[in-house]
Amino acid sequence: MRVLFYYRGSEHIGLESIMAYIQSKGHLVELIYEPALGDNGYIDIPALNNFFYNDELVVNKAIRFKPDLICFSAITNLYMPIKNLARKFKEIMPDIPIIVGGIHPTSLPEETISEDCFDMICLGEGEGALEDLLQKMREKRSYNDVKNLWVKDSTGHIHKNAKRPVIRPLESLPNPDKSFFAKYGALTSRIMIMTTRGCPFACTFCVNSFRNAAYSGEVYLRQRSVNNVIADMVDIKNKYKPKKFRFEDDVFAFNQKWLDEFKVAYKEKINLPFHCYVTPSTAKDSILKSLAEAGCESVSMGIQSGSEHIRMKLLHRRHSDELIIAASQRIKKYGLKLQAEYIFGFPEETPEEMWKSYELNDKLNAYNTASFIFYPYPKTALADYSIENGYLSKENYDKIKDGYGSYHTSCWLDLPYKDEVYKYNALLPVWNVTPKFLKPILKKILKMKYNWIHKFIYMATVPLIDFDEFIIRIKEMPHMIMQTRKALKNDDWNKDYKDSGIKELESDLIKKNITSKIDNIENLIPANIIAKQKLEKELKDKRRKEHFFHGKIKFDKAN
Ligand code: B12
Ligand code: SF4
Repeated sequence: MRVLFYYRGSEHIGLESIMAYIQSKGHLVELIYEPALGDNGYIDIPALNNFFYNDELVVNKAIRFKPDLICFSAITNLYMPIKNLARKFKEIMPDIPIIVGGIHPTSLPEETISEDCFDMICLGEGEGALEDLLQKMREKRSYNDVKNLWVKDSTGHIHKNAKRPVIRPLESLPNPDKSFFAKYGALTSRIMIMTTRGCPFACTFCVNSFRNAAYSGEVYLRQRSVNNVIADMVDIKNKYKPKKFRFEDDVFAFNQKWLDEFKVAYKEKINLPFHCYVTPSTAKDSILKSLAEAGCESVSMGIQSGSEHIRMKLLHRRHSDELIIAASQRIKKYGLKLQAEYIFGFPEETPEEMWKSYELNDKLNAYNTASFIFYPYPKTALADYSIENGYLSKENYDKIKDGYGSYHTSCWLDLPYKDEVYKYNALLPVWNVTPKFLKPILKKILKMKYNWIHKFIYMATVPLIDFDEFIIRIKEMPHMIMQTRKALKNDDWNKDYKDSGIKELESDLIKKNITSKIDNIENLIPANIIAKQKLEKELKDKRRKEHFFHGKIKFDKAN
């Protein structure tokens, strides 16, 4: 089958994985990518998107490819442009089924499938679902029952199929295929890679708060083996000659044993500087030491709020001030640059608490800071809390569900201190690098009524959020623009492609790995042992549930 993907704004590791997987099943894949220069969350000037290329180039390429299936991936902030393009494709190619996957349809399946332009949505991981769908399409069989998919049939009825278990082990998948994004110039000299799926934590503002809950019967968090990761990186290093790597894992270094093995192999076979994410609780001495030995040069660490009360009770992040300060000192001790991340504009947060973020940051010696405005991503525990406690109106939530705004630009909650949110968010990156003797001036600006000065400082200091990344992007942008134009005009897919139609619907690697063998063994084990095992499993599940999802927020305002 001929499968066309569309993405915008950055390379997409999930799509790279899906594209590699379905190619291994004999399908022909093509990608249309746009850099989204005009609507990337920081700026909103859509005309810029059409400056170097336009919708016509995109649509024409799609028509020329003659797809059997069109695939979109959507995070919430990209949903609007993706929906608009899907509508255009539907108008021009009404008979070609369109599927959308990613965290947005996974969070809001009812809303997404109700759009006429989408025939199917994928909830959760897409590799196995897409394989089954394409196999059924190639055999001209009904695909209404594919697990992980919601499928709209010709009568308009929606088949809401059950979810499949998570893919385990991750090594059963081929390495993500970066070549499609590479030909559009979307890879920078700091190439992204992931070794895990999922996160060991469940902060209430994060999608992991509902994803962990949705998969509470199994462990969502998985990590690729060191050998598998290193082989992938060697291949990337040879093909794309990166100067650095960026581990995009939610939390990269949480497993000491894995890290000990990794640091030796990485040093020997890759030996390039890298960046990764840690948390105040995982940034232990031994972990940081191993990271430094492997070649890590910088880490991002989410602080999120300077108020311990907000952190612990509202965000479910069990980090005391002492723990955070000690972690930052250790990071420095091992010679790693710290990027500290903060969010302003939580429900219940007062200006005094926002100021606490500045005070805490002063104790961290951060190389740079990134600050964001709280964006209530659909279905997260804190979005639910905001609705239940009157902070998020139905009208604004509807806008969020359509992907309006971003966590760089807009505060969607009805807060008494909205202007403070914008001010504190705007000035933190510059506050972090301002010498002590100049800070009183900045503090005065902070106390001023919100005005153009704050907006100007924010715009002018955006590069400070991640200066190294900013420089890389600016330097590499002309190349990316040229490459995008070229790739949109070039039809370099295999013109001799013929679908070999391999018949193996029930056979693939993923399924072999997830099939449970317990059923056969159970008959041989005495009933009392089975009962004991069942009890232990229930207890384990309960403990896991408590660890991965801390339940509803109980915030005591008085404390
Ligand atoms: C790596 C990453 C990035 C990287 C790379 C982007 C990428 N998506 O690969 C960078 C740094 C560029 C990035 C940027 C942004 N990101 Co980001 N990012 C992540 C992160 C940490 C991992 C994503 C990932 O690769 N996961 C692993 C893969 C395997 O999972 P997946 O992407 O979900 O894909 C699977 C399924 O969803 C499904 N699927 C996905 N698409 C499709 C399509 C079809 C057709 C099918 C069938 C299935 C399918 O199958 C995939 C494989 O199994 C997630 C957090 C997380 N843990 O998910 C945040 C996350 C996706 N990012 C987020 C955001 C907000 C952004 C930004 C908007 C932030 C900003 N700077 O303004 C930008 C947007 C840039 C862009 N155009 O994509 C949010 C999205 C929240 C939401 N509800 O929409 C997340 C969830 C972080 C969070 N905790 O809130 N991000
Ligand atoms: S540590 Fe918290 S915020 Fe970061 S990815 Fe995990 S759950 Fe989300």
